[in-house]
Amino acid sequence: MIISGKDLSARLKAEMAVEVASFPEKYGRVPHLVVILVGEDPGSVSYVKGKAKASEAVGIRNTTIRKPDTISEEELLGIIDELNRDDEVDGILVQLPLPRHINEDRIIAAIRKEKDVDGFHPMNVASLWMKQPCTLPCTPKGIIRMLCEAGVVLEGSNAVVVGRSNIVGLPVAKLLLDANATVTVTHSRTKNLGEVTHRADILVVAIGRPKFIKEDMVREGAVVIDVGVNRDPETGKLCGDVDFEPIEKKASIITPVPGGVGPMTICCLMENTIECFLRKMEK
Ligand code: L34
Repeated sequence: MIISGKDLSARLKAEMAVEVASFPEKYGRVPHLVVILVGEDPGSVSYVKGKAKASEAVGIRNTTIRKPDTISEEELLGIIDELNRDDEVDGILVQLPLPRHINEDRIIAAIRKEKDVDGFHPMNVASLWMKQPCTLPCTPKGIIRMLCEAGVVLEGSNAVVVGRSNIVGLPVAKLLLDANATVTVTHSRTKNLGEVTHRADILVVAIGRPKFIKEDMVREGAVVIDVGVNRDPETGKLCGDVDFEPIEKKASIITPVPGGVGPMTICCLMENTIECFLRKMEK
């Protein structure tokens, strides 16, 4: 079975649109998300467009600020400072990666944690690991949502995460652990990776290498979540970190690329923006 993140996110966005439509009367305005895009990376440009399009579908106000990759760190911090103080801005997202001369950690920490719709701020990360209420990072949140919607039982399962990034690997491992899965986090230095992934009931792959996971690394009946969005070097088409065609036949459930985790990331960003807005309005 293929889980369509595209269909699921369309349904969730339609539900959010109904909720957001009631906000002007209740709160005097709709939520406002500001996305900052530095440079021209084609992937980033496409994802940021997707965020604007989803905002429109949900009824969220979206401002996308585009800056050249020559922008200085100070100037970017200045923009964030202004947005932090703007009462009509509920969410601030700086699309990653940033050019090398800009310190990403410093930028992320500069966003007010109440407006951190990515859940990347150190205080949100700390809250996640301490099981305190927090804004959850969008991709891990979307992955758990897809698993739940597909009826996958997480409790007691063997979950294997491939990749240990701050954005996906580590937080999704924590969320799986909180759902009582037994979690193994693997990475580029893991020995006998194929043997470890073969033990997975649930395999989450986020390493950013096209078709890295081959058929012999996956057990019959496994649930496979493919977080990668890569260009296939042979065909030039989008492809995941998982060699889809052979593994689709073997897995019980698999997510496609495109149309899998990516749309769910954007959908959860919409949800996080609404949550940040409501937390402010209901204070
Ligand atoms: N700050 N930086 C920040 N927040 C994020 O949440 C992200 N991420 C990741 C990269 N940098 C970020 C995203 O937005 C990855 N990501 C993302 C979002 C959406 C999609 C892929 C990655 C997506 O919609 N992918 C489509 C294909 C898009 C295309 O055609 O290029 C899909 O169907 O998978």
